[in-house]
Amino acid sequence: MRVMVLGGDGFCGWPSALHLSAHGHEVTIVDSLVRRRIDEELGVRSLTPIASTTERLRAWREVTGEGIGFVELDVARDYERLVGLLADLRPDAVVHFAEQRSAPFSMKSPRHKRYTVDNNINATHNLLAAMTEVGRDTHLVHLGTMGVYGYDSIPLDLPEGYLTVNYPDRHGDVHSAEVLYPTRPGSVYHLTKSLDQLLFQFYAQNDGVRVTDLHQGIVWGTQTEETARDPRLVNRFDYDGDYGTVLNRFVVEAAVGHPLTVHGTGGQTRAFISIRDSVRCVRLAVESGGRVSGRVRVMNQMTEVHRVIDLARMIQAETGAGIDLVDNPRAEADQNELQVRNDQLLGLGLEPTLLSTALLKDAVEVAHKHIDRVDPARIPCTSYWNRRRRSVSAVAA
Ligand code: NAD
Ligand code: USQ
Repeated sequence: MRVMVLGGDGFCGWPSALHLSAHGHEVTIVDSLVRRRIDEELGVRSLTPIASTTERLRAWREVTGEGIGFVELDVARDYERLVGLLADLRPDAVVHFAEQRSAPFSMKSPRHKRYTVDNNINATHNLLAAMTEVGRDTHLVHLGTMGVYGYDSIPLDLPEGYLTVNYPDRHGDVHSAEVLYPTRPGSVYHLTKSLDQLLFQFYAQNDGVRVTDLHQGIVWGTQTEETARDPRLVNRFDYDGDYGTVLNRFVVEAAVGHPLTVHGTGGQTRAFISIRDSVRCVRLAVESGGRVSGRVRVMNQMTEVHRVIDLARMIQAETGAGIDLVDNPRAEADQNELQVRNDQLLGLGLEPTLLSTALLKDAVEVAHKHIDRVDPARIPCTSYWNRRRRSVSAVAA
């Protein structure tokens, strides 16, 4: 298949592009490289030394003989070029990773909130409008998030995107309907993913656009089979307070002897998936097409759930790291329960790579290998969005 990978220079996009290419698909990466510029703005760098896009693609050709195309383009701003590209490349599928994906970054200031909304909503809407304008039956595979469901402790296994509701009509007869699961985002970033869902629903219903929305959990790990084939193919690994995700942060913290930064009590339960499984899920989604007339196919892309404190204890047991229960900078429940259905990806053949001490050991070794690149000053999370809640409790006290 011909596949366009928007955001294909990023943490999930790069290994997905390689994985699709390794499985015989003709891949073109489209990326504005804004994420590399955000690293500069924040004064951070990936734990792993990532090569330039040109060098990465040259290495892939040398190692495999396969070519991957690259177009530098801002999907949120350059609508006309996006239309031209879709018309020229005539992709069978477009995988859409091209969004600002950090919750802490999205909550740093009004400027960061506005950037995240402008970038993410325009990127998604430009893509949908462009696909409709070009008029080919291209399948859109979007990387969404588990966070759209919110983290209330509801005694229900989270369904895949839709909830069946029963309601009495005006005569008292009970009817049943499937609705998008009520969304309850916890940051402006997660809010953009909730808004994306409505854009997908509208274009699926109005224009018959074929959309698969992958509600992905927190991704851990760094290397995949393909990125490990040459040092120039190495994937990025964020550990800083804005872009580092919890498990990858703990791994780096343990490696440099920094106490593990558990927010609050660590009772937050979240869904996780390894980067190795993430790329497989994306391929399974692309290859399976997803024709559900007028309706978005939503699949929960996660393999296991963990409490943050349990992850910290697991890493502590492996490495002897200390644990610091820091004031939670986020407005989120101290603890929650979570059970998630992921029947669809399992049905497509996903065999989950579950977290194990052996895999944790591997991750800590990667961190040790690049320990000289870690800047401990970039570890603390400096984006606070629980100030209102804090001042309310101060008044109450
Ligand atoms: P990332 O920041 O590493 O990569 C995003 C890429 O998109 C970057 O290369 C960036 O330059 C590019 N980009 C952003 N805006 C763009 C635009 N307007 N035009 C063109 N390119 C643009 O993020 P990631 O971790 O790879 O996440 C990719 C997607 O997966 C995101 O949409 C995110 O919401 C989703 N996701 C990530 C995780 C995770 O744990 N990393 C979990 C669930 C979902
Ligand atoms: N946390 C800590 N200590 C840390 C960092 C985080 O305790 O040092 C806690 C957070 O408070 C939160 C949980 O760990 O309760 C997860 O935080 P995270 O930064 O790992 O994940 P999150 O902000 O939710 O975002 C990440 C990705 C995002 C994706 C999301 C999937 O950055 O793109 O959408 O995971 S999900 O969480 O399922 O919504």
